Amino acid sequence: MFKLHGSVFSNYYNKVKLALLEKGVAFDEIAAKPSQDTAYLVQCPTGKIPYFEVEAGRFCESQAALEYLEERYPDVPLLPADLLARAKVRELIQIAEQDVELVARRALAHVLYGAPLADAVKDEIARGLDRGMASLSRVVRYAPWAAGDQFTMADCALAAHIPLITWITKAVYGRDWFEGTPAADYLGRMKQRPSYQRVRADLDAARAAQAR
Ligand SMILES: N[C@@H](CCC(=O)N[C@@H](CS)C(=O)NCC(=O)O)C(=O)O
Repeated sequence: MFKLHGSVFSNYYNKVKLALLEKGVAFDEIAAKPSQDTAYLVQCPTGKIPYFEVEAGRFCESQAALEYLEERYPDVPLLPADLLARAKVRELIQIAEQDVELVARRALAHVLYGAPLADAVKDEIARGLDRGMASLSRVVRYAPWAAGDQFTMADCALAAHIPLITWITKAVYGRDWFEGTPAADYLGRMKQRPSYQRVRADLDAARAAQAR
């Protein structure tokens, strides 16, 4: 059984959970927190979440998990058959994560815990987001899915990352960097899918439990 370690609050965890649900792969969810303690680093070399446990061993990095699932469970493909189209899906994911999500993430500690965010850094993040979003706009299709007519692993990534990026940018800058893009309609389509409904319901339940 595939074991997903981490937290429903993590967008990278939800990216993998979406792929598992879309593929219909049975999995266990096991709560874990990021940690640089030696005991945790033995489980997950980066000390982050999520990490994964399969019969043969453990590994981390959400994209490695999506590639593992694609090879291990090919019956419901999350990559197109065409080789270039497969490369384009991976390109889209990498741009979304490296050039947008990771840039917005620089302000996450500020949003979550009020960590200091100097004006110069805030401006630098805004410039990075403008550039990353421009790059993303050149590859994302939203027609109807992120990479075009086929639902792919890029949708598992984008649907997990967009809400976080929206939340961070609204909190820090008072505006959503996805405003004016087709992302809202796209998330509306994602909301029709049982996989996304489950991920959002689990997140809402965890938020409610936390508020109690
Ligand atoms: N590249 C990693 C990113 C994972 C990641 O950034 N996880 C966050 C939670 S969403 C984390 O554990 N942060 C704690 C830290 O950076 O120490 C992946 O794709 O799995």
